[in-house]
Amino acid sequence: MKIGIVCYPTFGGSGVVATELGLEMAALGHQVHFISYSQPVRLDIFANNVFYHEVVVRDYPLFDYSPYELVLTSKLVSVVKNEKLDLLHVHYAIPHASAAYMAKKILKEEGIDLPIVCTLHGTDITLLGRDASFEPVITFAINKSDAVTAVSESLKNDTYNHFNISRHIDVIPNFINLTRYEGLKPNSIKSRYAADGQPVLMHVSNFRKVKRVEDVVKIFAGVRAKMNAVLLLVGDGPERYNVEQMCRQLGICTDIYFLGKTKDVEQVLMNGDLFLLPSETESFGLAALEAMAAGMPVISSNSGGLPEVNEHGYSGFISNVGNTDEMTENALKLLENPALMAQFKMQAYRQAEKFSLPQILPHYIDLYNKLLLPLESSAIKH
Ligand code: GMT
Repeated sequence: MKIGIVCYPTFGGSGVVATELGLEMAALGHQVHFISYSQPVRLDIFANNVFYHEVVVRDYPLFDYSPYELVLTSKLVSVVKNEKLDLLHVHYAIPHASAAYMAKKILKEEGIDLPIVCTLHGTDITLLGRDASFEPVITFAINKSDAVTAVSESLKNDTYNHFNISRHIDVIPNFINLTRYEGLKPNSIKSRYAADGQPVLMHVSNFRKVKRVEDVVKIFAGVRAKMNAVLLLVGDGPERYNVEQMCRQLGICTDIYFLGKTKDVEQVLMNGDLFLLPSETESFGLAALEAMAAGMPVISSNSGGLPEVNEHGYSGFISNVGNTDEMTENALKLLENPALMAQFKMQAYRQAEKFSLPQILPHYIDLYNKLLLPLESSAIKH
């Protein structure tokens, strides 16, 4: 197969999932073309069968706003034609699925039939979807894609509830490449920030409001009142300043470390004991899955797709959004009981195995094959 993958290049989970999916398909011998406005952070452009096409948007003095979607559409048309792609897999409904639809129509005029798979990752549905100005485009882009997948049952239900969707949506959960964690052990990161035996709590996010990083600090403050522990905050984003202020006000700055963004998240995670993800909502919560793959139990909210990922009482505990008292109690339950903590660490890894690449990848391959089969016998396939 020759597959085009359109994704956001940033540290967010959607870019990670899109990149890992493409790299695995390439490793299986398929030709994979990544199309994005900047090189995705996890992308190894020197891997066999991997190609990268950058969407370059120039500023024109005439326009107040750069026409990104049009430039993307033109790029898609050009890459599909020149590289003879069989299908496009776009991650996020807007603007990727809407640009892909327009590219599909342009290509159709030239006798080229291009199936489009759209994967919904969450923010397009749960946040942007509630903005009425985007709603008609999102609804259209979803209804017109040839196949649509959502990363959790919860996101699928949200999509049907918020939009007028007249088509089937497949749930294909996010996955984790466990080989990236093989052989990794705690390293100097742990000894740099924590004394011997001192528990390390961790949170990884893009510090958007939806992540409720202030709740992370509240939970840690509750734990810190009972025991000597440190909190490592990984990532960066708009809420960082507020969070720093809060640490100062609570007088616990010396035990909280802001590590910033890292490309080596697996190695950093190996140094943690307990992961905190009290988000307002998560369509899936890839950060929680990555933490479990590193053998960390997760204290999370029960919002969106999180209960599908973090099994209450097995891989960690879930609570209502904002119930930081209960989250603190659950954290202490594990931190104060080494035997229970050891059991939960093992169970967290077992839970991650349920989402391992070999479990999930075949679902995408089946979907691609289903879309390509009818075209194989058709004259319009190029
Ligand atoms: O959560 C973010 O801010 C980033 C966003 C993204 O675009 O990557 O994450 C969304 O997609 C991830 C991958 O499918 C999911 O694991 C996250 O739960 C989802 N974020 C939200 O729903 C808020």
